[in-house]
Amino acid sequence: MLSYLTRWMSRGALQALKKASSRPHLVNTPRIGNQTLAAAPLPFAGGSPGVRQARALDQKRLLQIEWEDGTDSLYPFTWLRDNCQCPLCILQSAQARSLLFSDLDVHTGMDQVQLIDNKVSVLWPDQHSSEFEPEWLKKRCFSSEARQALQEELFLNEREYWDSGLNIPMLDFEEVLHDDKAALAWLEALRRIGIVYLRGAPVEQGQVARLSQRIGYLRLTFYGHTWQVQDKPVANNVAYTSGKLSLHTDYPALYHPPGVQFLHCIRQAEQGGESEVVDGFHVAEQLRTDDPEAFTILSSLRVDYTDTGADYCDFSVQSKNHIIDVDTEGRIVKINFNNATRDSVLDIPLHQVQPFYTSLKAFVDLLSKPENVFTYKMEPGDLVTFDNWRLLHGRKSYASHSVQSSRHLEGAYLDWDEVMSRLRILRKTVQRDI
Ligand code: OGA
Ligand code: NM2
Ligand code: ZN
Ligand code: ZN
Repeated sequence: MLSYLTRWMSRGALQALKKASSRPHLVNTPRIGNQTLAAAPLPFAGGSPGVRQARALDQKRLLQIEWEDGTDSLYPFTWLRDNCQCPLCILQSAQARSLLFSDLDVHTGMDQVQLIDNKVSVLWPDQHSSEFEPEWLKKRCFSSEARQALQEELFLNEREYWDSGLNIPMLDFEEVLHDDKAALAWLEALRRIGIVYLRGAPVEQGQVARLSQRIGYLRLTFYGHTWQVQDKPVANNVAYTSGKLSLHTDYPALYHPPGVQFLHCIRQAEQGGESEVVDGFHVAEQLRTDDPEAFTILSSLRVDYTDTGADYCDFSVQSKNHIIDVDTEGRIVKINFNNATRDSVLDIPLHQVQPFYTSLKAFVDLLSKPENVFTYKMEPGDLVTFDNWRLLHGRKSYASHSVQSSRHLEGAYLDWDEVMSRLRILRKTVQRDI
């Protein structure tokens, strides 16, 4: 059965993927709130930046580098001494600092600075000497533009928001497993858009584990290394029934919910079982604009979550999470919402209870607006990968027969640290191979 989705997705997929993997340009990117930050161009594009002059500003304990393009950068003496790259200060085989903090003079002066072969050579008062490569220094310039550019390169925090009109990025499962360029395109789109659809996986268990090995390892939880989403007789989770799952993130009952989720369709229901996804960051920004009071309540009140039962082993999990998690700068970093595991214990003062419900209602109403929801139906061999910190997902109820003949998805979790690690390595390998 070739569903509307399959046809629709094939049309938009290539384009979406191109858009997703093209950097550093942002194409057609909605910039909402302060989530999507403009990419500051890197101060230099490849090659070795020339140093015109290096001089110590002894009063301020700063080293000033004047670059050949006329710009300059400032580096504190203490930071330079702390980051000496010599074999005494760095364990080369681990690329880690062996210099002890207790051996660092955090008020150090500088005896001498010289330019030798376009390298900055420093002699310290204890006669230790350091040499710094211009490229290394330029990358670490303390200007806000340079810091922003380097942070974006390291963490890829720019997101492309979407709604019901999403062109879902789509790739071939085996290609992602065997081709580094495809794997990089996958992870870059997963980070930037938040969801990537893979097709052509074998229709048998074990594929989410295979895919996780492409990254490193999967995240074990009380539901096991991987888990089977099926209508089970004595379900220990609402997901293991044939009922509707309203829009949720997985596992907010953990203080550190899984960053990434894989769902592989092994068998689909004939009736029902369609999937829904929403860009939670996009909708949270809509809430911030439309109903700032509700946004403040959901990003400041911590809600209790609970999950008890037995699966991989017995468990009694409790957490307190903001439904909308923001960082110290107010940027949205994580959505924590699963109505099924939200605890009846609600640890907030009496007078805040009704405002909390009113705010959550405003958020859920926005999430469920048809303009925000992208709907699809998985077919056997499809494997969806998505950002569980950003997206909310749900499924329609389905007609269930016997466990043997009915709908079956296999799922697994990963964390963003491991995914980003693989992404950075793939960038290096793919760049080298060009
Ligand atoms: C889940 C879930 C989606 C589906 O198991 O948490 O969201 O389509 N499942 O069954
Ligand atoms: N499952 C699918 O938060 C949750 O309970 C999400 C987790 C059972 C592993 C469901
Ligand atoms: Zn040193
Ligand atoms: Zn789920």
